[in-house]
Amino acid sequence: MSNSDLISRVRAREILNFLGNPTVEAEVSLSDGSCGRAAVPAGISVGSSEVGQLLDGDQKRFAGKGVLKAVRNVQEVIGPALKGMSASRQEMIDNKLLELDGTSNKSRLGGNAILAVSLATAHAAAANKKLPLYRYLGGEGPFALPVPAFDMLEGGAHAQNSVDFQEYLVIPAGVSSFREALEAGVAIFHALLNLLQKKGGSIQPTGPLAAPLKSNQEGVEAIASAIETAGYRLGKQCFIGIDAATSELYKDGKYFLRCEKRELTSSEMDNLWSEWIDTYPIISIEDPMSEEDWDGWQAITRHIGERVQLVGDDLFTTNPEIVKKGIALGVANAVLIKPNQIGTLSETLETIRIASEAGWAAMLSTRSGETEDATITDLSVLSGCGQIKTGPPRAKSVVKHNRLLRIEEELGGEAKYKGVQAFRKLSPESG
Ligand code: 2PG
Ligand code: MG
Repeated sequence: MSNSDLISRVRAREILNFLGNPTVEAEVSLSDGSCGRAAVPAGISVGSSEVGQLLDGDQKRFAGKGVLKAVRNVQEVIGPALKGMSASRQEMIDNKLLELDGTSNKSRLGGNAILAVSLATAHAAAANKKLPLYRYLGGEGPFALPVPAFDMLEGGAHAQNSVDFQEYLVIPAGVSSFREALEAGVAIFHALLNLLQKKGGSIQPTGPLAAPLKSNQEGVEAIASAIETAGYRLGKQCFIGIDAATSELYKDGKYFLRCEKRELTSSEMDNLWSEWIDTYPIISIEDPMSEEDWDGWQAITRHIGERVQLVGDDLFTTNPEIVKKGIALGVANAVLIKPNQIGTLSETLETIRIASEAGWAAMLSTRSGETEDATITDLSVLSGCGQIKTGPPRAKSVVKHNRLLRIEEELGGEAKYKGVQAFRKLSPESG
């Protein structure tokens, strides 16, 4: 056993995310001089079971969104406690972080303080072993390049004066490499920009477009037409995904579709999805039902779960225990993975493992308020994943895309593009 991987110093600082809000960045240094760094993203639409992000609440700084308390927790509480521990013992480090915090939702030290250190430790350990993060975590593999799901058109809590569903995604599962998928994403975004600008649409600060359309279905039509205008075969090379984020639309047992001025019961919502998958090549629907509507979730999984991927985001919040409950109750058939919903790397990996053992897909995802940290890209090439959701291939999202291009080049023939096999319902192997 070498002593070269002992934690010698843990630092943190307040940096800005791409929305101009403060967030925590941590650096973990080891006895051999290796160093790892990680930063924490932030969501706009947040599931109610997500771990707490500790914000200062001091209205004189960043309208209360400063993170100096979380930074202090890293420097004064976490750092001294981790000093001398082996960075390669990720689970032991993460357990120590849970113990230091002592709450069930990481609210004392802050999920932001805890995740920054958890991820920075893994980066430091990978540097110590002179391995890229995906190889440090995934050993000999197998690895696969993920299918990108590009969020092109936004509504709901993400955009005012637009459609009700939060994200309309383009999924190039039928092209033959990640690089080609990225090229498709660029061409389709330009086609969509052109189309939606004529309808009063514009680019959002988060990257995707928003447009004051008359119905939610017009959004799917726009995506379908942009795919074809860009020269891609709809339903063969490029498919459609939706993140409906319906927890944001759910009140008093009903789903409110503001742009169509109508409200739906749970079973009417279910019927809407079944009509949509009959009409369009939609292969993934995220949060088709509210996190409060487990009965609705169970019904829709029974109804259309054999034909389409149903992803739980607000429903599961990357929490291994809630995913286990979903599997036991036959609710959903895939999970969205956002490390900052749960707060440590070990718990994130456990959720991916549980999902994949149940035959579920795990889709890594960026958040609305991203940083240049690209840890999720390395997680997306581990076995059991195969999908990554980002914004369109421009602005902040290219940080993740460029990292995946480098991984694609590094792995060469060792890793294939997961393509249609990432989607059970499309995979020829699934029968
Ligand atoms: C989502 C995400 C990411 P947010 O709901 O899937 O697109 O949004 O980061 O606002 O939670
Ligand atoms: Mg979501």
